[in-house]
Amino acid sequence: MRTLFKGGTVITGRGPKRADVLVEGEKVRQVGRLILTPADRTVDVEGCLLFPGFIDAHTHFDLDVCNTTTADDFTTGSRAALKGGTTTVIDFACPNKGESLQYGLDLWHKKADGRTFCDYGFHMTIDDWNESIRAELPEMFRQGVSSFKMYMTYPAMMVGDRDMYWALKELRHLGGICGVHCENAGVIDGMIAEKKAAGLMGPSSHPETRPPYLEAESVSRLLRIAQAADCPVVIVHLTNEAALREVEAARKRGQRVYVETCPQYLVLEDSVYDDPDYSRAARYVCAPPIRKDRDQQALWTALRKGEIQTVSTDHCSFTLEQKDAGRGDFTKIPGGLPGVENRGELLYTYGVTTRKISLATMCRVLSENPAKLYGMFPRKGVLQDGADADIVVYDPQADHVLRAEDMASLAGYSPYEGFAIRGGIHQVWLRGRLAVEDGFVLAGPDGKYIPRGKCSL
Ligand code: DUC
Ligand code: ZN
Repeated sequence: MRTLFKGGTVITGRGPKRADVLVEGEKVRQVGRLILTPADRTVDVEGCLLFPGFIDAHTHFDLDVCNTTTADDFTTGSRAALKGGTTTVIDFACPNKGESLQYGLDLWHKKADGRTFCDYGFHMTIDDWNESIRAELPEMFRQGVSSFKMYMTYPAMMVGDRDMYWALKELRHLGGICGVHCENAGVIDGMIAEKKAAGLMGPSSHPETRPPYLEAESVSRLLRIAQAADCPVVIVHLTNEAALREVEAARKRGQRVYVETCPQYLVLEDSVYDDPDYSRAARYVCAPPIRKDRDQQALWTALRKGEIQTVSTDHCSFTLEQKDAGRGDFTKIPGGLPGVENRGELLYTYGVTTRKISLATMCRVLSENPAKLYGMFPRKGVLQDGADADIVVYDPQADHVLRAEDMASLAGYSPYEGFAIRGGIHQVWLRGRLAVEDGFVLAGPDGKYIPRGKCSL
């Protein structure tokens, strides 16, 4: 089956170009001006932008946290992802301390295989460090897991500085890459105890106990540990200017540091926590928290300058009923925001049309860079001969407003309620098949597991 996309503008990491795209079966066969090869069907994409399918390298589907399970599992989460132009997600397999990595990976395959609407891969969480975990790492690579995650907060998952150092040394030796959640667990605990003692247990205490400078401290400490281990690292969900300055300093020392941020840190402000209505404020509780306008602007500037390489969502959805668990104690609010279906449209609207970033940057941070960073390039992340035919057809004329009732996520609310969107996602093609049209997911689940190789960014 040959499909010809005619008359559109193809977006690459280097910029836009007028080109037709010929797809054969699941693959892109040709990208060029006025392709004349006969096709079984022609799709008129005149006036539309064609992006390589977006990659969301930070999702949490079907995750148990805070004595509850995320509202979205792989079926509903990946359906939402696909609707928003995300054709590949990388979710975090998360064995508990004491369980093997293989157990965690098998469990995540059970959660995802046969139930996922978009293609998918897994990062592996390292929340324990001992000889048997070390010995399992080569097998993870053999099974297509080339990226890992460590936490500097959350007692159930965090590893200390020594173990972080040893794990990074081993990953360097194996050619792996590790994302790290950077927050200072100890001082945060101290600040939470002070809020408790003062009886200040509402959601507005959440950002006050996780200030940006403590995230920056943790970034700085991680980067010194990475320096000692001589290992590249990814700072996941970086939120603020002070943390960016730590990254800048490490890069000046010659370290390889990659940075991810998320849409919530680019378009929301910390005043969301000031709402006296508990459920309106609690819905924004996530870690690290939403920051101030000045941090937002620093993140946009860093994206424009190429200092931030990827934008993923950290989609970790809970319903408002689940968020209710923290009434009277903000530390019990399950942390995380939905948003897997909104990333492309938010970046286009609040980044591209406001000229904060170019179309090329949007393509790099949503598609090309995550594909390279996480070992999927050039199968994913680019529209060129031989790549998977994952295509987002973006119609710049299809303006609309984001509404919770239109979301596919089961969170039941949207952090972006009422946000005006410029243009919109008209179609999403997954490996040569029309998967989404004008907001309707047409078929599935038929997402494939994508075994990944080493970083090429
Ligand atoms: N932060 C959240 O808010 N939720 C999921 C995990 C994380 O790091
Ligand atoms: Zn996360």
